[in-house]
Amino acid sequence: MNKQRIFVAGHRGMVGSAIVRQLEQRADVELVLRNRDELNLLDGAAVNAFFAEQRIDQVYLAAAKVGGIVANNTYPADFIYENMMIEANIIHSAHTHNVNKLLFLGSSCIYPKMANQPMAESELLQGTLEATNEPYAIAKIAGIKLCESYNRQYGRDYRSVMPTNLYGPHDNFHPSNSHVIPALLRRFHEATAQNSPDVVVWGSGTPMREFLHVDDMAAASIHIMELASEVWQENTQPMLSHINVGTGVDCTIRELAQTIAKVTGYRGRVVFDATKPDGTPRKLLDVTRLRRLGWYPEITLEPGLASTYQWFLEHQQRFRG
Ligand code: GFB
Repeated sequence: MNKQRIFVAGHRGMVGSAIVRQLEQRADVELVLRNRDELNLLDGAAVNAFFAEQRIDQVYLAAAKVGGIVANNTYPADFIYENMMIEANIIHSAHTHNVNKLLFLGSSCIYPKMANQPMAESELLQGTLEATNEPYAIAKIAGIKLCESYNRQYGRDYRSVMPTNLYGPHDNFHPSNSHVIPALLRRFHEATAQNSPDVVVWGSGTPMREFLHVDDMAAASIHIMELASEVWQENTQPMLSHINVGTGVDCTIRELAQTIAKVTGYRGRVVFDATKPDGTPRKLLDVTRLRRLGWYPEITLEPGLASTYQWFLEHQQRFRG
């Protein structure tokens, strides 16, 4: 059997590792993986040499510098520089070495702060971005435009998926730099263990977010990558080649905190810290295009949070200190 050699960039991360878990099950796939010491994705010459040596058939571009609202606000230079370099190096080298299939993973923060809800793919570049993560969003928009440009100029088949807020195993559970779900799972867990009378949740509790389990995201990514070119092209346009990946359902941060309290067994008070940013008031994705292409999520929020909490409990020693 002629196996497809698939490079998953970022295979140690939350999304990359979920894609690897699914592709590993396939007899027709040979995975090509490199850790940070073996291949520095910020180094264009090294990335080019890697593609020159390896005969790669497909690339999943899941490598990125990511973080929550405060991390984005604190390290804007790292977020824009690292993401732009990783994308430019991989996409350009893939093209140079004749890789025709590539899937780029973006983020729902590419859409304007006040975009119409739910946000259709056509909302891209229709307004001002959310200030806290603008540098990251600009880098992710550049990734979409890189894919579109290589498609237009060279006839490549590079596709982009825009996930909503993701969570699941291998997330970053850092107390301040992480996203809301891992941050709160850990904080509520510690408050329960220490019998604290209250636990702090950032912002006003009113922002709304849509959450997708990373195993669903990995399944959606593979589904999109494997659609026949004619089917994909019928559903996209040359200048609008990205697709939203979400559940179509959102909740307030207050509701999320209540569900996390339930999952972690926390019975104390929840207090909101208004000195911390809320970010975008709402970012629900319009998933019409995804549904038309035959993909639906399988993991709903509460069971997804419960299994992620279980994973955290089994691995929490690595987050200490
Ligand atoms: O997950 P989060 O940082 O992502 O924050 P964003 C979501 C909401 O949860 C915000 C609130 O309104 C936060 O104020 N929140 C409450 C908390 N408690 C906490 C907490 O302890 N930690 C965190 N992190 N939030 C990110 C972008 O924005 O979305 C990234 O910064 C990325 O670029 C990601 O695109 C998907 O949805 O606000």
